[in-house]
Amino acid sequence: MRYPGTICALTGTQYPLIQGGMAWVSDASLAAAVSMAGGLGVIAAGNAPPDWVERQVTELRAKTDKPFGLNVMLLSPYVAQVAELAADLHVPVVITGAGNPDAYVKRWKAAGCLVAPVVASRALAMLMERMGADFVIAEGCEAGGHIGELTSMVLWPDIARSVSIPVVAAGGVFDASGVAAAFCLGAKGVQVGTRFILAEECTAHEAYKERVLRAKDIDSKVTGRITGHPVRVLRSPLQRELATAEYGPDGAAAVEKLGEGSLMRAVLHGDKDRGSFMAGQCACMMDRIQPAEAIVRELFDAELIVRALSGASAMLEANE
Ligand code: TUI
Repeated sequence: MRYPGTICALTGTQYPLIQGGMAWVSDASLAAAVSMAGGLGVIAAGNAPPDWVERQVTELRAKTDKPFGLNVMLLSPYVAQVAELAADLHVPVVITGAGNPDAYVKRWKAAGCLVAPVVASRALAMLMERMGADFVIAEGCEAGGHIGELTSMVLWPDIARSVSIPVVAAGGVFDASGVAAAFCLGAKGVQVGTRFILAEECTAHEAYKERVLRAKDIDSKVTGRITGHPVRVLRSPLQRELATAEYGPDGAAAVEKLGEGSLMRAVLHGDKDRGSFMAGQCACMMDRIQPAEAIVRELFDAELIVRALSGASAMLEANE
């Protein structure tokens, strides 16, 4: 084991790295590439029906026998069936997002799955530990998609000092200095999503990748705060429409209607006008498409991690 004291001992991966479960983006192609590169590749169930999820798991298992994860999105209309499927298929790691997985944890544990809920608050992290989660993924609001309120800088150390199970840091991590920062703040692993949209093996539409590549810092916006389901996306015609509609007379219903199917339109069809281009704030610092293996190698490049940390130690030496 190359990274003692990290989640590697639990997940059985070479690197303490989880690929973010991004609905429609994280399919068998991307997940297999990340798992083969030594990270934990993750298939995202999103709002997809169970037969799609089962096909993806079968396809991944045909490509590799490395460990992988399934991200179960708790707002999905198929959540109960997908949860059951995860147990039936003995998925090595079940990751949950956008809610409280209480109803399913016992079933997954009984099936031998590791359970890792994504949390955005200390309270939910503590509840998940009591419920038997193997580790938690603390996701700051720099992340793309459905988000909580707190930034990574505050959320990671707050949760790391509040629970005894390992904490994986998510939200804003895209390079080796982010990995260094995460471990400085108490994490035992990282989850990286947005950067993998730009993996060669990622099957998302060309136009989606193009949108991420040309994203500027001010292009990252949050819509849907009014409905209680805030979602971080890149600026687009649909995002502008949502930003106006949500404060209109029937904001919640308007957001629901405009948003329906919009992620699929962006990822699968590259629909620039009616698509929702979910991505983290770090999209503005991404400039190239690479094989997943190169991304994984760069994230854990020891020289780059040490260079990030030596910025801090240089400050101390100047003070001696
Ligand atoms: O789940 C995500 N990110 C997502 S899911 C998604 S698909 C979607 N599409 C349209 C609308 C909504 C979702 C796109 N991006 N990240 C994990 C995450 N979970 N971030 C924050 C949370 C979270 C928030 C509140 C987890 C639990 C929670 O608690 C609620 C409760 O019931 O206690």
